[in-house]
Amino acid sequence: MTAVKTLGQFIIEKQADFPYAKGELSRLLRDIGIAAKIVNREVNKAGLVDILGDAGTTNVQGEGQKKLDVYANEQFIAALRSGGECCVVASEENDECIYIESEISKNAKYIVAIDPLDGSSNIDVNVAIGTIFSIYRRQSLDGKPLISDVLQKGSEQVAAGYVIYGSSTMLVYTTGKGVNGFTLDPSIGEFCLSHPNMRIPKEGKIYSINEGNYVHFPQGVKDYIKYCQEEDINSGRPYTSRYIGSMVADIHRNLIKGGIFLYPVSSAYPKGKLRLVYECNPMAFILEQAGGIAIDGSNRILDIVPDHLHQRSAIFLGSENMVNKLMEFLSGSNLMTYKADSAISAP
Ligand code: AHM
Ligand code: MG
Repeated sequence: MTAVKTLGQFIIEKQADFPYAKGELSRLLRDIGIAAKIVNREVNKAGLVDILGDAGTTNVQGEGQKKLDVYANEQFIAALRSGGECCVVASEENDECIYIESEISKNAKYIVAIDPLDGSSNIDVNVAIGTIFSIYRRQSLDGKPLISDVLQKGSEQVAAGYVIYGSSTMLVYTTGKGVNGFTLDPSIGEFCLSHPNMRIPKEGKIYSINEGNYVHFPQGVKDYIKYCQEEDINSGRPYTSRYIGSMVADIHRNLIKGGIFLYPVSSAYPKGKLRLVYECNPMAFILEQAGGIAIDGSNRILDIVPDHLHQRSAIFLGSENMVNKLMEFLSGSNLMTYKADSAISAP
């Protein structure tokens, strides 16, 4: 019988990858894992208890919040506050950064950016939703952390991950040495290593985009969609269209099966819809670490320096060959080829 490896055991083992580590990042990841289990418990009960519906407050983007968004936000912030390893939390649900000023946290090394419950419009209909998180090392040396500590480019992430609350609950994360996935075993209440060293197939046959917005897309994206739909037996087209409307779930599927996820600019969202700091950057880091590519149409997502916390970006990410093909449509003759060059070591 193969021994089960829990997330906690795995995190401790992996600490050896960072010879000078004192365990703070490990403890931070463990705290996020615990909060995810608490949120998972409530997500599972969402259809049973009177927790659905608008909480009556509006977040900084002017979008209605669901009660579970508020709950998840509180749980993750509470876990990070009491863990003592994080000095600032930047959340989709809070206009401003939350500075943790307790004695144990104020000099902590790490900053966490989080979307506590992404895809929350799917809660009411029992469709998969997720949590996305990103961890940076504080750059300023002392005093109150600076906004520049939070607005680092994505390539500075020391870790990133997501939790998918789906038919089973999984936590997938990277510390820059490959991607590993853990499935929650409800009978023992532990995330167990189920998907070691995840790699996105180089080629894929799934494209994921909200085609309802088609008329508003840039011409290059329209042309690429037509390409995906054209018949070409040699290259396996037409591709399959799959779109859940939960970024985590759409990208998780494409990571496993191979595919591309697209959220371009449109007239409704001239700068894109998804948020750079706590949605695009962590997913881009994970995809690159799994061998994929993530771009905004002309730049690598991880190279963009954010101007503000809730900044939006267009995003295209997925299998290497698919994203490079898309680039031909976006750039015409000025073809920019992005190489999946992430240096991965097996877990
Ligand atoms: P949210 O952070 O308000 O939940 O919105 C983000 C979600 C993503 O999960 C998903 O990819 C996208 O919005 C779907 O948007 P659309 O309904 O425009 O296709
Ligand atoms: Mg979100």
